[in-house]
Order: sequence, then C-alpha cells, then structure tokens
Amino acid sequence: MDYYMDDSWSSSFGQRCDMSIEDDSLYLNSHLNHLKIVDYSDNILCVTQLDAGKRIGALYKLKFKYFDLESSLNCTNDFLEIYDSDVDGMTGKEPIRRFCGSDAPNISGIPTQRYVVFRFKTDYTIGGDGFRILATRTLPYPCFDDYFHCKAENRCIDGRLKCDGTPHCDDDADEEGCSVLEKIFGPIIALGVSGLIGVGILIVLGCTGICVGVCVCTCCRKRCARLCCRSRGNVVTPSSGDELVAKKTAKTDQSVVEESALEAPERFDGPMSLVLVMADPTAARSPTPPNDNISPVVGQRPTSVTARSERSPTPAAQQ
Ligand SMILES: [Ca+2]
Ligand SMILES: [Ca+2]
Repeated sequence: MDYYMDDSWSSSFGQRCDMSIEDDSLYLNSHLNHLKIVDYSDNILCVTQLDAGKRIGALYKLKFKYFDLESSLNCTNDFLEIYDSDVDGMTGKEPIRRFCGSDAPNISGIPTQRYVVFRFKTDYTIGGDGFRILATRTLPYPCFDDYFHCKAENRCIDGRLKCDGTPHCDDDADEEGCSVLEKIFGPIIALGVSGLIGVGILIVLGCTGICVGVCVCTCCRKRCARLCCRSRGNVVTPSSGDELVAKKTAKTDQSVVEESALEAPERFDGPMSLVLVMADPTAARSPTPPNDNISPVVGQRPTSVTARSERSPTPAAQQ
C-alpha cells in the first residue's frame, strides 16, 4: 500500500499527514512520483507515524528506494527527519537524523522502538524527486506459524509477503522458490494502486500516439499520390480515388494510340525505317514491286510502308 506525505492531497488519495499507520508492509512517499518526472510541492509540512503494533519486539525495517531533496547547509531548506519512540506520538524529542540532498540515507539500525515518526518539510522554492521508503514490520525469531523467517537478519515477516513481487528480506529470500503464477502476478500486485494508475496512463498515451501516427501516415500517402498524378499531367478530382485515376490514364493512352495512327505516315521510324533503307538497293537491282518483299514485321503496318515508298522513289525509278 502506498501513502503520501503531500498535505495538498486528500486522504482519500493516500495522504497520511498527522496520522498513524499500522501495516505489515507499506511504501511511504513524498508525493506521487514513481516515474520521477514531477518535483514535490513547496511549503509542505507533514508528519506521519508508523506503529509496529503491540507484539513484543515488533519493529519497522526501513529501506529507501530513492531519495532526492534540495541540498542546503544543515538541511535547513527541505528535509526529512526520522524519530523513534516507545510512546504514541512525537513528543518534542530530537530526531535520530535529518536528511537532505541526493544520497540515499544510511538508516541501518533504526528505528529501535515501536513507533517511528517521519517529518517532511519543504520551503518556498526548488524541489526534487522526493523519496520513496519501503517499511516492513518485523518480529523477532522464532516466528509464528503464518510468518516467514528472513534468515539474513534473523527476523520474521508476515507470510503474505512471501512471493508478492517485493523483496522484503535482506537477501531477497522471500522472493525465491516462487511459482510461475506468483512470478507473473507478484510484480503487478507490487505496483500498488498508484503504480497501476501510472501504467494505465502510459498505455493510454502510447495507444494515442500510435493512432495519431497511423492517421498522419495515411493522409501523407493520399496527398503524395495526388501530387504524383498531377505532376504527370492527369486531372484528378479529390473524390476520384484510384479507380478514376486508372480510367484517366487508360483514356489518355487510347488517345495517344489514335493520334499515332493518324500521324503514322509522317512518323515512320524504328524497324520500319530500317526496312526501307534495305529495300532501296534491292529496288535498284530489280524492278519487283516493294509490297512483294515486305517482311512479316513490316506487314504490321502496310499502309505506312506504301505511303513512304511513294514519297521516296527508288534509285531505279529516278533513273
Ligand atoms: Ca525547496
Ligand atoms: Ca516479499
């Protein structure tokens, strides 16, 4: 479960300023910033107490996941103070330590009593990523039946913390030997409500980005196709589409064929010209009519050959 020390939030969103919390495992955060993209607020003053419960020897074990507060001399601007006490509520004691800056605080050996109190204060300017603390309630060994023994520190934790996706023992022994399902759902459970909200926001943003990208690409393809057709001299209306473009192209090709047929006598080139060049010497040696020796290739366009032959008399005819 995640709790926050941002007094600008409502308690319904996990804010626990001036409150006491008793839980086997919890995260205490400066504010909602799991992705480290939002600084904590200015002018915060929040005090939160953790209660390890009535069982003899019950203590909280603390572990900083990250820590980043504005640095200042003697931590006078922004700071986090930690107290411990055997009585309910902070009663004017000196803190165990005051923390600021970006180095993860060394909190080994604290707290040593049932109650641990956090006091978070910020000034009017300059923020940071804040902090995120994993607090685990531990009991002395030997353990109760429904507890798990962390051998590394010889303390006991609630059995429900075994294979829940979050390492609680110093050697992570509570996350070893887990089933496949526990390994799949454990990290999801460990995200907590705020973590799941963050993941949901990322998924929505990702899907939105993909949809926008697809729309932009589709529009660009259509626009590029129109520009390409216009550059070839075709007339395309915005609503014509590919089918109309094909019709226009086919019509244009047909017109070219008809024009070529009309202009064929004047545009006699390629293989036809080659036949005429070779036919002239033959005509000089023999007065045989040219149509009798036309090759099959030339026969495809007999009219053109006849017309060109009449305009270009053979040397024999000139003599
Ligand atoms: Ca500050
Ligand atoms: Ca665990």
